[in-house]
Amino acid sequence: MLDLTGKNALVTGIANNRSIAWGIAQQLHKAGANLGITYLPDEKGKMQKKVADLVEPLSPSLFLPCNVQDDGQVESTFGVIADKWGKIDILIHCLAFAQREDLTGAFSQTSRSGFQTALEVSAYSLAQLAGAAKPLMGSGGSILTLSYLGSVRAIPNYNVMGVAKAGLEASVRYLAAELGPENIRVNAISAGPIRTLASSAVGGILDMIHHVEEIAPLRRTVTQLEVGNAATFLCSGLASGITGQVLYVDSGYEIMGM
Ligand code: 0WE
Repeated sequence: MLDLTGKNALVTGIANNRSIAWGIAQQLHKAGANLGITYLPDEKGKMQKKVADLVEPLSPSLFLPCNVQDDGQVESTFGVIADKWGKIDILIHCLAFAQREDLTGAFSQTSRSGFQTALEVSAYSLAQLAGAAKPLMGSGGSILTLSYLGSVRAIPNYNVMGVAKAGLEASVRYLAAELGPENIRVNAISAGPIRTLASSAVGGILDMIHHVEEIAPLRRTVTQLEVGNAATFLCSGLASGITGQVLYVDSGYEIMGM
């Protein structure tokens, strides 16, 4: 049941070899899935080259630019999927962005445009991609996104991203309710803090990691590959009865009170 051969899986959000999306892509590949990879294009094509070199060993059958702030790029991504694959079985959403100045200091100082950007890229994009994938998931499918504890707790400096993740988790429930009748499941993994490109850009991430190492039941942080294993499970037939859920992959940190 944890055999994804014959399944087409689109993975978004790989930036480098520390990306959680990279851990997920590796485990989906190991389970036999046929991969499509999207990357965030930049002017110089640096990201395209970097991600292409990284994913080459997974021999993706699709490799496409996709900036979710551009409806045209999302349209052409799913146009190519329709042409080349005909159907999509698995959609992995690992996208988030907030302006740097909104991830520090007073939440009440968040600008209207900063709030909009964070919610657009980090939350709206799930509904956007799910809507585009829906007509190509005729035989059912699985959609997975990544969240963080800052959606339900006030984590210092996470600020507008916490609001975006709360919106993302609510979106998981509304999408699960909408798409369930088509046998499309929608879930989130709430991962513990991991050193990635995004988290390393945040001051104090190492202190947060050390805190988890002291408090979490497993006394350690989780790895990208552990998140990848849970993601592969949720996207497989083994999780056929699970939808609308947020699964904590965080060494148990979330259960602790003291
Ligand atoms: O969701 C995230 C990261 C989100 C993120 C990070 C950045 C840094 C660079 C979104 N946008 C940006 N924009 C940038 O310019 N995490 C769960 C990792 C993370 O980010 C934090 C954390 C943790 C943990 C921010 C503040 C406090 C804790």
